Amino acid sequence: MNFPTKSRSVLAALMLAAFSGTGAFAADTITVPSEAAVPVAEVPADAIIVNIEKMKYDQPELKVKTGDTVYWINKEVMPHNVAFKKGVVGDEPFKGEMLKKDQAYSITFNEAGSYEYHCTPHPFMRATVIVE
Ligand SMILES: [Cu+2]
Repeated sequence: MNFPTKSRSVLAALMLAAFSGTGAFAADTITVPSEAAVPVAEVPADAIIVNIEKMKYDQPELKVKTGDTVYWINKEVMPHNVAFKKGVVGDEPFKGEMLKKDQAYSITFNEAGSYEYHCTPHPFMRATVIVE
């Protein structure tokens, strides 16, 4: 996999976020509506959800459609996040905000593909979003 155009836009987005201190992450492959974790009450009723509990993502292989937004909800006291290794959503690795209990984090997938993710402090926690 090689996507030089995307890598530039990912880098540009990261730099923009770093300099502005506000803007949500934006790249060709994914869009992050909010960099900060949000309360579970803000998750839409019809959302596509991956619950995190007992040191696991409850959907090891989640299939969604291009443009869908996936919400991760941490159900336990142990903090968890969603992170992508270098090369998955762009040339740079991506690390989502840590979620406390009953906090959520969402990612919109803009391109078809297979996106393996993990939890930064618990690298054995892994799952995949397949975007069709
Ligand atoms: Cu974790």
